[in-house]
Amino acid sequence: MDLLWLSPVYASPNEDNGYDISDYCAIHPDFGTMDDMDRLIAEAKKRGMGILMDLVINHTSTAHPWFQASRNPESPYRNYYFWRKGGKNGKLPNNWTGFFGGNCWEYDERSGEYYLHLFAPHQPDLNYYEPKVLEEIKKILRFWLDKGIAGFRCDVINILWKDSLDSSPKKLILTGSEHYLSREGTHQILRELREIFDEYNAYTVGETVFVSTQMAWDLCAPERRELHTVFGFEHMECDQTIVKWFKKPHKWGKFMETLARWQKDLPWNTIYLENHDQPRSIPRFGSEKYPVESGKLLATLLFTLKGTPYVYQGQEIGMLDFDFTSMAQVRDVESINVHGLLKSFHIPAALRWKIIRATSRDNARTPMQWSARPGAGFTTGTPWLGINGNHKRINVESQKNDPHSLRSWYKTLIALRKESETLLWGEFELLAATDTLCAYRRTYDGETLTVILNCCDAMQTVDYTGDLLLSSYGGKSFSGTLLPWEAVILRGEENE
Ligand code: TEU
Repeated sequence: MDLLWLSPVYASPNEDNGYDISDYCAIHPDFGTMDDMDRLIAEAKKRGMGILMDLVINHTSTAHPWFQASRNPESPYRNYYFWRKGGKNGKLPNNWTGFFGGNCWEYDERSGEYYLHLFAPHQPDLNYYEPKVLEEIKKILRFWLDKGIAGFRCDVINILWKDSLDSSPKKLILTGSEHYLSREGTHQILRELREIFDEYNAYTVGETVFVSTQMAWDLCAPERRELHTVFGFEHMECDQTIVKWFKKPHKWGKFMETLARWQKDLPWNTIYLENHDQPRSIPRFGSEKYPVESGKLLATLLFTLKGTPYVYQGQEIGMLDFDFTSMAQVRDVESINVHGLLKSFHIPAALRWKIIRATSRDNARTPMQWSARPGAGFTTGTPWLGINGNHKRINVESQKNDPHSLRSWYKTLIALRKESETLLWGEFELLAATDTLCAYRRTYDGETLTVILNCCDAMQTVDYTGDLLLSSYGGKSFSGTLLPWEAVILRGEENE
């Protein structure tokens, strides 16, 4: 079944693009009405597709009625969140640092206490020590599952349970995280929620931060009855040093080896190269000189690995990072926070911008480019985030009827992926992972598919054999030579 994953569309003050929910059972007017949502679910179903909703239950918005009520120390909602007294002289309840940089406590005048927020100050963490919280969440799950959605992408789901709120030895990032990363309490919550998911035969994919393959397996091994799959981050961290803001050059060897390790260690999982939190994949892993060719190679990688592939909006037409020139154009709360932190460390303005430019989540959040028209066919109004000037060149309309376009290549691969049992079930074996050439084999029921990726701007000759099934350049036979960023799939008998 094909799934359409919607980033949060619930009522929200949009401090963090909807990941700060003020009503889990209402649609944000920017996106339409509940009737529109019902129609979307129904129309998707007619087309054999399911809707995957974003489940954001580590935190709510401060505008959520639970939080507003909890500000009163006498309220029955008080315990829905982590309220703590500070120490003398403005000392915070603990020394933890948050995902968006800085400490993770906010003082509330009305309460006279601080509340915990691992993300932005407008995103207070829910307290699962209060059993009523999980009961509320269960009601929300049923509300959406009763509407017929297919499942949930579960936001930062492996940090729900906090073992304690004790201070920790200081770390470069996320001081305190040993108290909440993939704790047993989270596993227990997931097992409880799984009972509901199973009742509806619903699918789940957890967004799981800082997980090894073993931790991922502990979250999605079928017999543990927790999640079905997870989004790991390891392959996305190959081009970073300690924190994502300090990038180092992307190296295909390390990247492919990391992907291969996940392929080997887990019988099934997700495959993704882009999402709303990551910069675009072509400038990151491909070539600016060969954007379409390298985009086709990345698509080939995505659809020939084992697992469930995810395509992020615009990836299929090769949308690139934003073309903003200053912070004034950036809306992402994380980028704005981090920029402020860099400033407080006296990092010069040009370097600050370079850092934001390379990593900001807004890179992949610019509006979808439907056409070359003003507003990119996305809007005639003013969108919340600037439209990339390259929409005149890169858009759906211009690629739709072009058999050689990146979009057409995605369609070819999706069709192949659906009909090929070898791509679906085949064993994975890594053959080569250098910084310029990667190759691997998928084997199933006597058939072998060899995928060869020429990850550089130069031509290369290889000695893999087999009949040419597909070439990203559209060739009909394979001589052993690959053009710049060419991807080929060869078919052969097993042990050939
Ligand atoms: O992201 C969680 C997360 O840890 C990161 O991927 C995040 O984007 C951040 O860059 C860490 O440095 C999820 C959502 O995908 C993200 O959009 C939300 O902002 C976040 O949770 C909070 O709900």
